[in-house]
Amino acid sequence: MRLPALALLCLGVAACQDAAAPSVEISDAVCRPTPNGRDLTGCYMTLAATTDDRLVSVSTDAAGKAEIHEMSTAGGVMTMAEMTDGLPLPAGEVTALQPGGNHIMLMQVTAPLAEGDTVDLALTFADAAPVTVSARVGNPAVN
Ligand SMILES: [Cu+2]
Repeated sequence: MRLPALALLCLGVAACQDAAAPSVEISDAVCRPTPNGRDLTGCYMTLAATTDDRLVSVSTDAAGKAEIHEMSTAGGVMTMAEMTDGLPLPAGEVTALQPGGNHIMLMQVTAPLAEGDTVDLALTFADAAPVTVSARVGNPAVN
């Protein structure tokens, strides 16, 4: 379980004690290598916001387009759709973007992404200051 560990970590960090300041902590950012001949891939991470917030957009130099996708299952078929209102981040909770669930989709990837590369993802939030994370390229850890 990742949640209790994060909560404990928070106790030692000064920024966490300032509960009034909106901020979002990102961890475990990873993008899958692009499949051969394809120019799209998924990125995953965990996000923890100090106040109710929303991830509203993602951009990166590594791709022409980055969208926040929601997975849903209808009639046994998994489909994904852009979350046009962004991804809700409830205060004090860990929100996971993970394989089989919601994710960040990179499209029109400019150069193939291989294991060991890194991708800078610029995340914009409704309230918190923007954060740029360096995502490793590789296979996401299975929870
Ligand atoms: Cu997608």
